[in-house]
Amino acid sequence: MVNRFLLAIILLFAAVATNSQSVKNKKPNIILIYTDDLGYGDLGCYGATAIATPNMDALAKSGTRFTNAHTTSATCTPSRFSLLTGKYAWRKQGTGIAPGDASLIIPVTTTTLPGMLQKAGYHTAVIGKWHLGLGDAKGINWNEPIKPGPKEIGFNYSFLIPATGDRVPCVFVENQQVINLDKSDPIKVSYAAPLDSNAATGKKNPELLKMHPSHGHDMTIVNGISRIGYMTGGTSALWKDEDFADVLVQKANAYITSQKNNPFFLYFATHDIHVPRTAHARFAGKSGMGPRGDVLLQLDWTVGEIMAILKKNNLLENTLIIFSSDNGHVIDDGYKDDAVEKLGTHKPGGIYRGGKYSAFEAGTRVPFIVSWKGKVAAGKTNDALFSQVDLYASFAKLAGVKVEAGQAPDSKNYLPVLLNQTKQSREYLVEQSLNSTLSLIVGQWKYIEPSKGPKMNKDTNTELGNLPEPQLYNLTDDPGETKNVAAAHPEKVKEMQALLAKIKEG
Ligand code: NG6
Ligand code: CA
Repeated sequence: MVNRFLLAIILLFAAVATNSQSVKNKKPNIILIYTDDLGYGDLGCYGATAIATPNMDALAKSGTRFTNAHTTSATCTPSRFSLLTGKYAWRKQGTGIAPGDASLIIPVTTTTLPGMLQKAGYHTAVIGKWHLGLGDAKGINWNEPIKPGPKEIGFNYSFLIPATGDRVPCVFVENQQVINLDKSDPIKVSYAAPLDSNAATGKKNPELLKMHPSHGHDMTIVNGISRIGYMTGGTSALWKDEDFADVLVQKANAYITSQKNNPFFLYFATHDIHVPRTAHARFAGKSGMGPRGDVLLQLDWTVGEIMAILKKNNLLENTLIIFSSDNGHVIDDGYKDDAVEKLGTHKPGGIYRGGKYSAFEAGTRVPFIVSWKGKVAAGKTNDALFSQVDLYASFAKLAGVKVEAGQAPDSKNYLPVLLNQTKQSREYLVEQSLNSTLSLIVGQWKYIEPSKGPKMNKDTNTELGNLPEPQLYNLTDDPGETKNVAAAHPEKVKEMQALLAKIKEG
């Protein structure tokens, strides 16, 4: 009897010890919710009043909201390149907005952010928009295993919208395979010329469209929407844009649930709120702001679902959640979807000038929220200067991985800032516009280098911030970049030019 009692006690102690040991040793999961084209002012917690975003606001309340966080670029592909490599995209040719048939732009020899986390024992996944190219220089055969891709650069699992929703091929790729593909109806893709002169296009057959292009986007029609590029075949594999959010959330649910006992890194890259903006019927028409507002509601739902999945799996205490965007807002990005007409009083860039594509602040200053139950202070804001390029080295610190010399060359560890333990952060950062005009922020000062690029993106009606002469703004006095004070501060201009030149040298 006594023996049995003793044995029970010993077993109980052993169980408690093992359990606390495993909790202690378990590295935190990391989820990066990376939205598309979400502007600084699009969320309630960043000042929007014309639209309700309760789930994203709740996320901000559960953690810290950053007010001075930046993407490295005002467009998608270079921002994502920098995020995953820890290197400014402007250092490498061929990292501009990728066509839908681009080959993988990250060399497979790179130790990427997920590759670095794998070394620390993380299981890694990307679910959502990729837009970093796939396959090698020979071009992609969409009917065979597609490689190299995420797997070759550090992701154990991938479920992709290969480029963007507005580019062909309009199919999902899961772990190197187009899903639901019928081999007898192979996919062909061309960005150069139509593949079948009889096939309908948005240009020839506007009567077939449920959403009409405003500029570009007038080639192959899929799901009543004309796209950039031509494709034939793959009929059984074609996606339905209205299901994007549901499909991605389902995949995230399956992934998180399957990995809940391992440390995992999930790069969850939403399609929302990029064009074409085609919300599910649950959200369509609900915002009063047209499709752009509707997909914002859908994005809010998505964030609520991700949080519910984490809660259900009891993972909130052990998961660092980061929410941000790849570049700033755009209103008309190529479809006549009433975004301009129904914008009303909403200011998607907040107080900032410009937008997606621009050297002005609204191009790269984005919402950035960090939440980690019990670890990151709740309901706070942090105005530290923060660049997404620093996520690499900061995650490395969190995971206990050493970043080798030459790896992630522009990334610095600012984990204490990310966790809101300090506001002491980077002294400067570099931003890149569509035309690769570089800007430098140092404290309150912003310098935009002279550029021969156009002043306006006429299609999207965005001020690009290009001028042939140097521009200098005092972001504290003039966050809207309305007064170029370069002439009044020649020394400051010189100092910033010299620093930018040094950074460019690497
Ligand atoms: C532009 C597209 C725009 C969008 C953008 C990429 C045209 C006329 N415009 O070239 O619609 O797809 O590329 O957006 O084709 S991003 O967020 O992925 O960078
Ligand atoms: Ca984008």
